[in-house]
Amino acid sequence: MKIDVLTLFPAMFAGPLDESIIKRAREAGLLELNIHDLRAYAHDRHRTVDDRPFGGGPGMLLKPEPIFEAVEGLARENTLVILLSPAGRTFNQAIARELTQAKHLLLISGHYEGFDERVREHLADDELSIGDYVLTNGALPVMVIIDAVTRLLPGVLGDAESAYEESFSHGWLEYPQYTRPAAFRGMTVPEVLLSGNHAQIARWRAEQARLRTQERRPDLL
Ligand code: JF5
Repeated sequence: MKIDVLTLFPAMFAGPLDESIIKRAREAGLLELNIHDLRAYAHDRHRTVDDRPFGGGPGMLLKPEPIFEAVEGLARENTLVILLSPAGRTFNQAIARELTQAKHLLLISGHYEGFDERVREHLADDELSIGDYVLTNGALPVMVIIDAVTRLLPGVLGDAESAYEESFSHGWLEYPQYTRPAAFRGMTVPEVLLSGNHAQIARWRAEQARLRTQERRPDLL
C-alpha cells in the first residue's frame, strides 16, 4: 500500500512511524509512506495556507487552492482521499479493514477551524474522526489511522502479534490474563488457570470476557 500525507506539521511524523511494526512494514516494502508539507503548495511569498471565514466568526480556515493543487499533484486514478477532522465519521476496526483494500491513500490533516467546504464537496472521498474530542491538528489522527491500517496489511504481523485481533473482531473484550509468577507480593493467579483443565479454563475465560464486556462496554453486547 502507498500512503501520502498532507500536513502543516511534517516534523510531527518523525518518530512514531519509524518504530516497531510500522518500521518493519516500511523496510519490507509493504507500506510506502510519504509526508508532504502543505505549505510547499502555497504560492505567495508568505506561503499562506489559511484565511478568515466569509460571513465572519472566529478562527481561520484552510484555503482551498493549496489543498486542491496538492491533491491534483499526488492523487492517481485509484487514490482514496480522506480528510481528518472531528466532523468525520468515527474511525473503528471495521473502517480500518475497509481501508486495507485501497492501493493508495491520501490522508489530509485538518487544522484551525477546518477546511473550506469545497475541499469536502469536490476533493474528499471520505472524512474520518478518531473520536469525540478536539485536537490542535489532524497529525495524530493521521498516524492513528496509518498504524491501525498498516498492521492489518498481509504479511505485516507475525503470528504472535496477530492474536489480539481476535478480541476485537469477535466483539468482546479480552478476559483477564496472567503470566508467571503464580504468586506475586501476595497476589495470586486464579486457581482454574493452574488446573490444567482446558474445558474449564475455556468456560472461565468466556464468562470473564462476557462480565468484563457487560461492565465496561455494554454497547458491544
Ligand atoms: C482538527 C479542524 C481538524 O481534532 C481532530 C480530531 C479529533 N478526532 N478526530 C480528529 O483533528 C484536528 C481540528 C480542527 C480539523
